[in-house]
Amino acid sequence: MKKRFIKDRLNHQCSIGKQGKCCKNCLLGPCIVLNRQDKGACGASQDLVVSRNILRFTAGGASAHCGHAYHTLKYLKKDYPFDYIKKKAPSYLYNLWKKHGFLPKAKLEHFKDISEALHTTTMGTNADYKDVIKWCLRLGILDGYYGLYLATELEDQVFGKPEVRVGELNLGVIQPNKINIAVHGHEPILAEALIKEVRKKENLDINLIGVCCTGQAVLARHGIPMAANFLLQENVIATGMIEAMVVDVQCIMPSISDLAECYHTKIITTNELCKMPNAVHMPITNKKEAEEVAHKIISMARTMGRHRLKNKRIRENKKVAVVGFHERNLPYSPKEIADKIRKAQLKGVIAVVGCDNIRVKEDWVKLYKELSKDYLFLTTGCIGFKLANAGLLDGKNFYHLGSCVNNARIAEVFRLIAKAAKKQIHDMPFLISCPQPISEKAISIGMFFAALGVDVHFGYNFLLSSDMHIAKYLEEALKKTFKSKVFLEMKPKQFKRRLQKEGLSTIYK
Ligand code: MSK
Repeated sequence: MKKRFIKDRLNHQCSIGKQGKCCKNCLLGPCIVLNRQDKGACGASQDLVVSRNILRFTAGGASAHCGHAYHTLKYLKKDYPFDYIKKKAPSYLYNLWKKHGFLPKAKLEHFKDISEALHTTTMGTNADYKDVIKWCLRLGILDGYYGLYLATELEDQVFGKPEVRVGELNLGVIQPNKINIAVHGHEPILAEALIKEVRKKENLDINLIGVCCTGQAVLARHGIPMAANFLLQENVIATGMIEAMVVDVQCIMPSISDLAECYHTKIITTNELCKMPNAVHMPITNKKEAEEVAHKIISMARTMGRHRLKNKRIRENKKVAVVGFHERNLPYSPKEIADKIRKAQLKGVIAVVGCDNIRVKEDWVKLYKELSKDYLFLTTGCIGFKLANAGLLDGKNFYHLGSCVNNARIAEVFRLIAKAAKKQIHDMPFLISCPQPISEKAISIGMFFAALGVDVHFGYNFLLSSDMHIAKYLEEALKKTFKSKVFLEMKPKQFKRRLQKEGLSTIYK
């Protein structure tokens, strides 16, 4: 029954929208621009329609990451740091971005830039697709610093830096003889308060588990076992052993509130932005509220535990993975990595990031495993969970750097290695590989790395197919300004062939 339910949902994909060739920015449409010569009712070209769709996607992603940092600042009662991008970015890049008009105009203007990006894509505003593409890069930079960097830095300051440890993961971490509480989403504020509660000796009957990026964050910082990535969140509830699923923001499937109705599970929403039918809404805005809500959740979960059906069992085994790396605790220093690259002992660094998209059937994990003989691998997000499940996160060739916002750690690793090599980032053999994107956030993260001068691979069409004129334009524009490339390669074999033939530093430059 559940399988059919999911299959039916997957059948609802629009093949035209998938390529970005549908404009629904006004009510003269929606208009389809299947061919290059097609125009929308207002005269918008295919290039304009596709570029506007990409920008709206990027704006969605940037708003999520910048919102994450903003919520954390508000929670901590802190102000935005002054001149943040200037402080964090390499100076040559800061000057380049400034020269080409990619920086927010003033303090706090980054949210205005996201809003202006939406404005520029409304019907009858910007008709220059080249300028629309420029906006994508601008929002990528905002996402990188006012989202990824700031959220990571604040959380590290308050909740501590991760530590290298062996973590447990998979549905097997759910304990049949305990009250199971899952924390799910991206902003681990309440999850941190729950950890403190759960570690009190009167709460030894509680088993706290993580899902999605909140799960990655608490796994890396505290060793809280991780039950599932985005793709498996429904399976967590379907075990029938979850008393409460506590969600914050982003990547929380609306389906879970329906699914929870079939079990005894209580869904608890904890952020003003995220409400769900049939859920208990307990928003938190400060530390005191977080502590009180954490306390209430535990007693609510215990009550729900009385309704759990008897004799439930978990069939899946636990997996283990080495987690908890960050930019300063990799086994090799930036200088050692730079030297290995210079001496050709290492062909480069590949960061595998992003989601785990069920529509992608190709076996990227197998390819990464093969390539790890020659390349050092970093990973974050849901795809990191997939690599862990395949047994690759042994702390030798693959290094797990946390959640989606922790892509800031990858940017830092790249910056530090390039600095140690006395080169600019675009001179180094670095690659971002996002084989299975789902969320808009994967696209804005990609735009950020492209603006840093790192090549970005997507393994799934993101409103763009490689034969389109706009894809070629994006390629050229990036090459000219940032010496980087965003490219699509859906076939692992083809990807490997290109990599082996020419290597990272030359093929994609
Ligand atoms: S949770 S953005 S499905 S990685 Fe960060 Fe996973 Fe992608 Fe959400």
